[in-house]
This record gives sequence, C-alpha cells and structure tokens, in this order.
Amino acid sequence: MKAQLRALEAEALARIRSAPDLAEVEKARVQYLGRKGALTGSLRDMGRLSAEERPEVGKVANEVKGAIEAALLARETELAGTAETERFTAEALDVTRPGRASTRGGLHPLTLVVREILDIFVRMGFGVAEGPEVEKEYYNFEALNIPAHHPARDMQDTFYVAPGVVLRTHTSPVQVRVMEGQPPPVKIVAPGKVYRCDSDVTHSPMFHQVEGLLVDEGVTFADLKGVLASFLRVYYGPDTRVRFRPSYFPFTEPSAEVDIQCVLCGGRGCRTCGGSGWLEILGSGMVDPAVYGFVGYDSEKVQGFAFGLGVERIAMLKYGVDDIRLFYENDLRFLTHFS
Ligand code: 2U9
Repeated sequence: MKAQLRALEAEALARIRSAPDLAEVEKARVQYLGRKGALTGSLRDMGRLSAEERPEVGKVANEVKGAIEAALLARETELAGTAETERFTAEALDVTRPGRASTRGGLHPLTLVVREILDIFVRMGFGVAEGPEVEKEYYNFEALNIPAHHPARDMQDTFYVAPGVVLRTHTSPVQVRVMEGQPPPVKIVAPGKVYRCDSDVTHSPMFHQVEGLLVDEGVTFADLKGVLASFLRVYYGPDTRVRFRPSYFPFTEPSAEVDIQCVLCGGRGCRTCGGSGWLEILGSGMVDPAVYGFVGYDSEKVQGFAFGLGVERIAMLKYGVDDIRLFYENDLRFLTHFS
C-alpha cells in the first residue's frame, strides 16, 4: 500500500510539474485530491488495513497529500507568474515613443493683412467699427451723396436683395451710421466684407475693405496726407515713396488716389505696376460737405477726411498672388504658406 501511495505521488508530481497551464493544474488537483480523486480513494482503502499497518500507511498518505499540495501550489505560482508576464508583455506600452503631432491651424492671409492694417491705425488712435453687410440703399448710397440714377447704383454693379436693400458695396455705410449715432469728433476704421457684381482674376463678387474716417474741427488735407503717408511708411517701410494723385469720388471733395513706388521693381517699371513704377494702394479725400447734412453734422464747423483700400489687392501685391480666387478656395497648399 505504501509503495502504491509513493507511485501515486511520483505520478502526480510529474503530472503537476509538467502542467502547461493553470487549467491543467486544476484538473490534476481534482484528479488526485478531489472527493473522487486517486488519493482519496487510496485513503478509503485504509479501512482494510490492520491496526499496526494503519498509522504507518496513514503517515505516508499524509506526506503524499502534503507533497501533492505543495507541488500544486508551486506550479500554480509559477504559471500565474508566467501568465502575468505574458499579459504585461502583450499590454506593454512604450511610453518613450513620440506622440502623434496635431496639425496646427493658422490665420487666413486676408485676416493677417486686415489685422496688420488695423493695428497701425489703432496705434494712431483710431477706433474700430463694424456694421451690417445687408444694408439699406439709403446708407450705402443716398447718405454718401450717391443719388438715384448714379451709375454706381446700377444693377450691373450692385446686388439688390429687396426694394431699398442691397449687399453693401463698400464699408462706408458703417461710418455714416457711426456719425449718425454720435457727435464729432469721429476717428474710426471700418473693416469688413463688401459685395460687387464683378468677377475676374483680380475681382471677386465678395471682397474685403478697410475704410477710415476722421472728422473734427480744423481737419485739413495736410492731416489726410500725414496720416496716410505715415500708415504706408509703417506698412511698407520707412523709405517708401508716396504719391497723391487727383481723383473723383461722390462722397469726397477733393479726392485723391494714393500710390507707393512699386515694391517689386523699385520704380523702374514692371509687369505688376504696368510699367508706371507706381502701385495704387488707397483712395481718399476730404468728406464732401453734403454727407454731413445727412448725419446732422454742421459742415461749417467740422471737416474730415476718409479713405478706403481693398484688402485682397494689398494681399496680392504683398504675397505675389496673381489670382484672387486662391484666397477663397481653402486649398491648404496655398494657405499653409502664411502660417
Ligand atoms: C464716409 C465718407 C467718405 C471712403 C473712401 C475711397 C475713397 C476709395 C476704394 C478703395 C479700393 C474702394 O475697395 S476699393 O475699390 N475706396 O477709393 N473710399 S474715400 O469715403 C468715405 C466713407 C465714408 C461717411
């Protein structure tokens, strides 16, 4: 019987030590130590032994049971360690690997140009004003001394939304509204989208303007020249040559267009400046006294100057862009040049 028990022990230990996983260890436990297990069966047979044999065999049986339990625990611990190591290996993260870089957006080139322009005027003490893009014909034309039947009101040039309502063709109605709402002095710049029925490589039906207005007592054409030349010399550099050319606008009198010496050819004449050596950058003039009548200002007491520029034109000259549509296509190959 003792030999039988030792044989069972040897078999069990071999089986347990070579168990490939925890499930096999558990099977072995049931097979040897379970209620219907091999060792339990042997112990039951002890009833048939004599009183002398029983303690000795009982001692061996307990040793065998202890050895099997110890082997089960050892193999279990060993396999659990391996399983954990395998799990750790499978789930391992390399925390030293670089992260996935997120792509960064940037400001649109037109936004950049508008901000640079506004910045310069704000530093000269101008406030920034905005207004509606869908505008009453009155504010867009009438109050700016552009009477009915004036060619600027032509359906060919203006988007009419409803009778008496247009998409503003310039940001000038913003200045009219500001004057209507406050007494002089007024010193503002008005940026924003404007709409004209026009489309080719240099014209878009929607484009951006920055306009400005300064009204106070004793304002002269010299102030206009000083402010605009200062602006241009900050934006284009201190040595920029500036030229004022007589012009005509219904809302200013006298009016002047403002040129800078061509930034590309330095005045020698090139394709961009059409051989003239000069680039037209701004329109300007002394506010026509008729405009003051519409906003309740006394044209005998106040004078003022106004100016306007097209943002796309400035951006095209600055960045050498030859097709205005590039600004609106949202093609990242174009936009990423500016951020
Ligand atoms: C008020 C009175 C006068 C705004 C002005 C211009 C001259 C001008 C053009 C520049 C390029 C339009 O986008 S563009 O084609 N603008 O030449 N704008 S004076 O004059 C005003 C505005 C408001 C009350």
